[in-house]
Amino acid sequence: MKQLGRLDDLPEAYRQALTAQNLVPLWPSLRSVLPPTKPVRRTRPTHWSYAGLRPLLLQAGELTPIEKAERRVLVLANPGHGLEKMQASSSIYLGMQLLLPGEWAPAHKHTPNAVRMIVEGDGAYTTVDGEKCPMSRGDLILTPTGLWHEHGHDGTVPVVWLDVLDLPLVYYMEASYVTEGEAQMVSAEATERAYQRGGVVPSPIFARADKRFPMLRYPWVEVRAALLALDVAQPGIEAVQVAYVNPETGADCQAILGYSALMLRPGETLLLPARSPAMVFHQIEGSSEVSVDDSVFTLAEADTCCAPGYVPITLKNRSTESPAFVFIADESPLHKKLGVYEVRG
Ligand code: 1HN
Repeated sequence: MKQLGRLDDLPEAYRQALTAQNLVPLWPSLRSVLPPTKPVRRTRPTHWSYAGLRPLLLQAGELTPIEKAERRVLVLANPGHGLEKMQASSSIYLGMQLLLPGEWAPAHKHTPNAVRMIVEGDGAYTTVDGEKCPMSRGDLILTPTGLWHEHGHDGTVPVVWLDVLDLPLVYYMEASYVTEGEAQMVSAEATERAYQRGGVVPSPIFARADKRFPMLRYPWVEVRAALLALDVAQPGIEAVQVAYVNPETGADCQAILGYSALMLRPGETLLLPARSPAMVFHQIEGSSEVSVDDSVFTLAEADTCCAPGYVPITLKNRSTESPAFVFIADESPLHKKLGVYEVRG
């Protein structure tokens, strides 16, 4: 590839004349914005240990009352982006949130989309768009763009969940803002009753649901059962994986980030080809080994890690006796919609 002219090849007076008119020569920077073959990726393979962060999160519960935090979260920040950017990847934000018994995180709605993957505890709930969604370990609860949501806790033990948002992208778009509100009236309990079984959806005569986000809670008991059943039904399948979709359309449940659950069979090693979107792995049950470039992470239960795009990834179940269950978030809906999605090799 041809060497291009550098900035300091240009006379100082010329550079100053450009700057004075808010002009920049492209050629000294062309190779850095368009590198050959592979993009520049700030996203570094990074591992966050739950055993490591949990005491610090509980300590935040002592140090900062919920009224002073609104959302009591430790952000899982990727050092490749700079910790202050609060990004796991270019488009993914991750945080571990703590809600203590009796606490209340007030209602708001915002433009970024969020999901919650429940990590531990019982008795808390999120009310989304008037629907009260109980939180149990492994459940996925959507709080999509523009929908009111608030968190409450009637139980007796701390509840922790993983928040995944497309905040970095929406913020970069200069489209991220919040609206504060009053406590919602609960209009429905446990949304998932309406969409309880795959293949059938509620069908009031001549009027199908017109909600953009008809299903807000995906209980882990159902997802886990679906994975086990898939393995039995298709023992030869390459990856025992299910996607969280909109049950009315079959499309990804949110527009920007994609969510799925994967079961690694006992002793299984799964090779994921290099794909353009960055990925996040969160261990729901069991233990896995995740290899990305030169990094090898051991994911214990409730651990989380991320990988940049354009690298192959190897996932291995560390047990030869029992399955391992992994929650996956990635940027593939975004890449596909924008036409930049790639699979290599
Ligand atoms: C948010 O609304 C929540 O509602 C959690 O629990 C984390 C991080 C950034 C922006 C909004 C929540 C968030 C957030």
